[in-house]
Amino acid sequence: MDTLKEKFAAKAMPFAKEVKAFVKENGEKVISQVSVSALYSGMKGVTGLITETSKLDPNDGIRFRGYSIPELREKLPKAPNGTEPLPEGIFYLMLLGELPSVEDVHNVSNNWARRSNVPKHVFDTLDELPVSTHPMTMFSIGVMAMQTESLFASAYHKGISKKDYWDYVYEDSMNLIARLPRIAAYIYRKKYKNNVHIEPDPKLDWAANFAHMLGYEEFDVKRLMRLYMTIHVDHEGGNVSAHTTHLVGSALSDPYLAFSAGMNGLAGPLHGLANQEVIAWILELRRELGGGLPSKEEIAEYIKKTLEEGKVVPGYGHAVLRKTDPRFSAQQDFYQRYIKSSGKKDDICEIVQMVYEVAPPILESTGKIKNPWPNVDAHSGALLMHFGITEFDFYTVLFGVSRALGVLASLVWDRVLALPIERPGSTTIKLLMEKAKKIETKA
Ligand code: CMX
Repeated sequence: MDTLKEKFAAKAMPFAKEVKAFVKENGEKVISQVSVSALYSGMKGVTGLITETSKLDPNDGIRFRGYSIPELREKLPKAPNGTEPLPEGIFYLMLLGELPSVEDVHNVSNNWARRSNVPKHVFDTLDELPVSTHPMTMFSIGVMAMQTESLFASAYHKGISKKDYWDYVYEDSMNLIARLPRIAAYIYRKKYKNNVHIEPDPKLDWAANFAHMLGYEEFDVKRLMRLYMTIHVDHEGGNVSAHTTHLVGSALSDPYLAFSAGMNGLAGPLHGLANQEVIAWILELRRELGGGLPSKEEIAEYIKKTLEEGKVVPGYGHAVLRKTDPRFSAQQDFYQRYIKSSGKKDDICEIVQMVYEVAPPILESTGKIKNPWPNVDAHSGALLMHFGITEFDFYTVLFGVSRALGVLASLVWDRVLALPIERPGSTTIKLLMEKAKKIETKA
C-alpha cells in the first residue's frame, strides 16, 4: 500500500464508523428546509449534500478543510525557489484533512509520476476527432477512452465487497489525476501546435510538468500553473462539476465515468466555460472600442450594452458567493506581485481591473443580480494571455485538470462513508400548487 493510502485508511476508517453512529443517533433531526422558491431556483440555499473536502461561505469565501486561499498560499509546501503552493499539497489536505509536510508533498508528486503513463489508445481516440472539436469535448472523450483502465469497474465485475469499494476508487482516482495533464497537453499540442508533442519530465512537480508538456518552460508560467491548479480544485459539493461527479459516482459508475460527466458540466458557459467567455468578451470589447486601453466610461457603456442585449457579463455573479471571489483576489495579487511590479503592465489584466471597478454598481442597479462581484473566471484568462497562452477555448480544460483533485478526493470519501445512490424526490407544478394551497389554508 502506498504511504498516502495507508495514512488515509488509518484516518478514514475510524471516522466512517463515527459518522455511522452519528447518523444513527441524529437521523431524525431537520437541518434544512425547502421552500417553493428554492425548489424553483436550483435548490440554492438547501443543504442536501455531504462534501468533506471544502466549504463555501457566501461572505468569507472558500475554505479547504478550514483554510482560506491566502492561508494556503502561505502554509502549503512550495517547489524549490517557488512561491506558490504545489497542488499536490492541497490534494493531500483535502483527502486527509491535515496540512502536508514537504516530504508528504514530494511523495504525492512521485506517486503521481509513477502512475502517469497514458495508454496509446487514448491518444489514438483523440486523433480520430476532427481538430475543430472543442477542447472540453476532447478532454471528456479522452477520459472516457481511458475508462478501459478502471480497476473499480473490473473488480466490481469480478465481485468485491462493499467495504473495499473505496480502495479501487482511490486507485482509479490517483491514476486519473496523474494522467490528466498528459491528456490535456496532448489536446493542446494537437489542436494548436501542429500535433507536435512534448514528452513528460518526471523530475518536475505535477503542475510544472503540465506547463512543460504544454510547451511553456518559463519559471513564471510554472508558478502560475501551480497557483491555478491549486485555486480551482474545489468549491464545496453543490457546484455543477462537483455535484455531477458525486451523483454519477453514487450509481457506482467508476471514477472515469463520473469525472467525465462532471467535465461535461464544467463545459457549460455558466460554469467553467465562463473563463473562455471572459476573454472573448474582453477581446470583443477592445475590438469594438478600437483597440488599446479603453476608458472606464467606455467599459461601463459596453457592460450596459451587454445587459441590454440580454446577455450575461461573464466572470461576474455567483450562485453562493456574495463578495469578491478570493480566487479572483489571488490572481489579482499574482498580477501585481509578479507582473506589474516588475514594470510589465498588461493591457488585458488592466481591463480586468477596470471592469472590476466599473461593473459591480451597474450589475447591482439591475436590482436582480444577487452577487455583483467577480468570480474566479473573471481573471484567469488574462494571466494566461499574458504568458502567451492565447488559445482561450482551451482554458476550461485547465480548470478541469485542477477540478479533478477536489471531486476525486471527494469521490474516495463518498465510498468510505458508504454514501448511497442519490435519488432526491421531484414533484410536478400541479402537485406543487395543490400542496402550496393547503399550506396557505393551514396558516
Ligand atoms: N450578468 C448578467 N446577468 C446576470 C449575471 C451576470 N453576470 N449574474 C446573474 N445574472 C442574472 C441571472 O441571469 C438572473 O436573471 P433572470 O432572473 O432574468 O433569469 C438574475 O440575474 C438572478 O441571478 P442570480 O440569482 O444572481 O444568479 P444565479 O445563481 O442564478 O446564477 C451565475 C449564478 C454564476 C450562473 C450567474 O451569476 C451568471 O450567469 N454569471 C455569468 C457567468 C459566469 O461568470 N459563470 C461562472 C461562475 C463561476 C464558475 O462556476 O466557474
